[in-house]
Amino acid sequence: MNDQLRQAIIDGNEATATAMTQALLATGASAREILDSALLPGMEVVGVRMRDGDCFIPEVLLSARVMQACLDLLRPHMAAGEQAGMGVVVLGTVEGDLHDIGKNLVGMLLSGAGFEVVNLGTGVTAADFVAAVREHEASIVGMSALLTTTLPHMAETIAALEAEGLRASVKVMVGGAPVTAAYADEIGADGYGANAGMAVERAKELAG
Ligand code: B1M
Repeated sequence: MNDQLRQAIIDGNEATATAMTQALLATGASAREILDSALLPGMEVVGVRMRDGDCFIPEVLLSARVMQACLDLLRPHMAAGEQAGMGVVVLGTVEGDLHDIGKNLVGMLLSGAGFEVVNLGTGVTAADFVAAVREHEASIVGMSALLTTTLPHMAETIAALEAEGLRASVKVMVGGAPVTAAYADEIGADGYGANAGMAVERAKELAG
């Protein structure tokens, strides 16, 4: 069933993918197992094909939508956090960037770990991040970027938090495929997650 689900993600076949996800859940597979064994490997193949010019943007978009539909089915199974009251995380994809699958996954796992997640969506400007941190009294701001061209908006947001006098009260966590630990250090972020699981671990450390 895992192989069928993986292939359905690659093919952009929503009916099969959602049916397989539900069937796997019914067999007792955990949301994490389904993610790691089928959904993420499927998107990995799509990414390689996109890079190599072996598929077109509408096909990638279709796979992304199917992935999102499967994540929606997994969400209730991930939100059963053992600990509550971990603090507020303001989360968003930076300005100019509309990739949101990884960011949403990070948000789901953070919710599951007991954080209150304020998901600002995609194309979030530095000013929007600052306003949300202030409004929600966030203890962590999480930024995601998937494009090398949008990475600089992370540093801009950190500068804006500093300019608004909020930097001392909020930890900054960054992630996304082109982000590295070295880049996170370079821009003065407090934490970096190479994947959603690491993001949760780092957020727990930052929450103290
Ligand atoms: Co885009 N795209 N895309 N794309 N896309 C990439 C990123 C790319 C690497 C593909 C490629 O060429 N191989 C490439 C970027 C190259 C670069 O910048 N160096 C690229 C490009 C070029 C583009 C366009 C410019 C294409 C065009 O129009 N010519 C365009 C840009 C649009 C824009 O944003 N302005 C574009 C558009 C799109 C779609 C709309 C078609 C679609 C996005 C749909 C959506 O997100 N709703 C799309 C997709 C799906 C991809 C790929 C194939 C898959 C991304 C994904 O969802 N991965 C991607 C190739 C790839 O990454 N292999 C690609 C699965 C997801 C679970 O992983 O997002 O990495 P990821 O998240 C991980 C970790 O990074 C981490 O945890 C997550 C879970 O483990 N993480 C965090 C993420 N955020 C974090 C935050 C944290 C901590 C960890 O703390 C806060």
